[in-house]
Amino acid sequence: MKANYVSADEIRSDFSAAMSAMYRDEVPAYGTLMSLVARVNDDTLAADPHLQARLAATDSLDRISEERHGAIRLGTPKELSMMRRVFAVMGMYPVGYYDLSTAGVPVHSTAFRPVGDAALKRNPFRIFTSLLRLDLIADETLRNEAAAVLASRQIFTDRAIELVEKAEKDGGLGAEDAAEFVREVLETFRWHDHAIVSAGMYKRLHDAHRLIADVVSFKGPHINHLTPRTLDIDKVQALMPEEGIAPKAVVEGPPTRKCPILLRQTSFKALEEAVSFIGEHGQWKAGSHTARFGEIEQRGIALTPKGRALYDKLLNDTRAVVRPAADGSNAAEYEAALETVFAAFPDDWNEIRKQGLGYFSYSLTEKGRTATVTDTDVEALIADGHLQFDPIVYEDFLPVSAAGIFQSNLGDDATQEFVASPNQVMFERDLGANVLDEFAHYAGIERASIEKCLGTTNMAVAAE
Ligand code: OOG
Ligand code: NI
Repeated sequence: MKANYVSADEIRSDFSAAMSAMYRDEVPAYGTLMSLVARVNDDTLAADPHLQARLAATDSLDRISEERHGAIRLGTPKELSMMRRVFAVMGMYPVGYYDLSTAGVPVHSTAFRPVGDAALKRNPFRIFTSLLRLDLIADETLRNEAAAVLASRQIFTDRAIELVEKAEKDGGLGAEDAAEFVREVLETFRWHDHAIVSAGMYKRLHDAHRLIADVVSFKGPHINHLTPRTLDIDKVQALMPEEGIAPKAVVEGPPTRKCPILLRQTSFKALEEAVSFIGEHGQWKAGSHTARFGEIEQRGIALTPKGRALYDKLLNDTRAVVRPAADGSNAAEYEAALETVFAAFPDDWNEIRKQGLGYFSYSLTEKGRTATVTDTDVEALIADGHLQFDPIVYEDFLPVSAAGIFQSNLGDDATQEFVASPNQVMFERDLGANVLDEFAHYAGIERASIEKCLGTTNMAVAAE
């Protein structure tokens, strides 16, 4: 990269800040949520100096309450492949494949996110990006009409595309171009309250699935939520009603634990907003649409395939006992079942590590840095106090949780069955690239940390 180019990390940071400002302006309830999150984070830190010190050492404390992710839903392969090129300029790459058809949502998805420690530390902003699957819509006439509407829209500005091409050709963007790029790309995520379909068409799309109406009826893929990080998700969930915002029934993901695993998330329910549909004789027809909401997340350790299989099993076992009702009527019962069933998942870092359930980053202790160590056995080095380990944070998403978030914001009566039909091959073809395998990625980070420790102590042999 040439010296006068703005780094991709910086463009991403500017973009997420611009998006946050736009969304707070568009959805005032989101601003309320942001303030609540900041307040709870401050309180949590004040009550826990140890946590405060650890975060100060590893993270940047002043950015603690900033957005960690957002989500959009795209309509066509062309939109998806162009979006991939847009995100690449900001150092965001497709990681993971999520099939939501199993959960009654006709989309499949990936997460565009920074990869690598330095980029994640600078700004971890990700966009969960879904592609509508018209192939799952039974009604052929409606399918063709929806495809025709989608084919007629252009979700990127001409200038955004020019700047992407320029960045690809030159290998970066200068300061002025980068600022313009952020402004132009933001346009794609903006809310448009004037639909590109009639009220009748909207209704038919909506009857097929609410999500189809959300994707097809508008000029672009409006950002549908943003998600700041909270240090105490249970507290924010409990306090939301006091702030006049309605939380979804339960927190998605694992229960509250001493050693947090994967990802916990919850949201406030999507708001009903006024929109105008194309009417007769050039008139607009008033109506409403429900899609946009706010979410919060709290992340824990990334699990190995073995740990993930255990998580999936325990979640299934819980849901076999109690299925969380959308109206929250059995929320306490669900939480109790979750806690009981998850007692089978070790809640001690060393136990999680020894059983091969989670990924850890290894480093030398003070003692390990100064001693002449000849051992290459990781367990022995830990036992001797030469090596220490920290959990690697999970940076991705969970399909069952994502489905829960989708459902509660599409209207809870909207559950609909689709035949499970994951199609990663089709998704990657439409994307124009392969998605990164999340497990291989975490395993690589863990391996590199071990090799670095052993290399530093002049022990050339890598641990097996
Ligand atoms: C995306 C839902 C998935 C999450 O946090 O799991 C998601 C959507 O509603 O478009 O953002
Ligand atoms: Ni989300």
